[in-house]
Amino acid sequence: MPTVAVVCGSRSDLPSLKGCFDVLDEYGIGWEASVISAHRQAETLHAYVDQAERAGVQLFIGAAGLAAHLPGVLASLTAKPVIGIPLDGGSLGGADALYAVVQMPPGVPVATVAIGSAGAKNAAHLAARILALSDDAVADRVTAVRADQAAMAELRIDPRA
Ligand code: RP5
Repeated sequence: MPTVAVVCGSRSDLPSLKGCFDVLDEYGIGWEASVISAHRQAETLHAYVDQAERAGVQLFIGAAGLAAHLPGVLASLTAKPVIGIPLDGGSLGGADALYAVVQMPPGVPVATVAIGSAGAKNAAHLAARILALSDDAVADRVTAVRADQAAMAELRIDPRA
């Protein structure tokens, strides 16, 4: 049973999300990914969220570009945490998607990460930190990943590197 449901608006979004999937794997978090457009498949999206919640999904990650309403619509359909990834597929370099994802009205929050691949990785890191509040195994992995990051930062100041 997946703990995290990742939904993106188009197959064209999938390459940007590889880092998200890799990081979720790094934490040992079960996930499933779906391509469902909020604009083109609204009823399918509604049905998917119902089914995912019944299957035990604890957190949703939504990713979309252009007028990126998918994460916000996810947040309208569930009381679970929603993390939004604005993608950079359009002529505005992702600023369009960023504004669409981050500017949610009060009471319907979407935790918005950076544009594109960097944000996709952070969506998974943030998901891990949220899930770690109630999952000791994930909490241990969060601690380990942070220690790895600190060790890597120390390596980077080695003048021989
Ligand atoms: C958004 O429109 C999708 O998330 C994608 O980023 C963008 C373009 O979609 P396609 O035309 O490639 O399907 O809804």
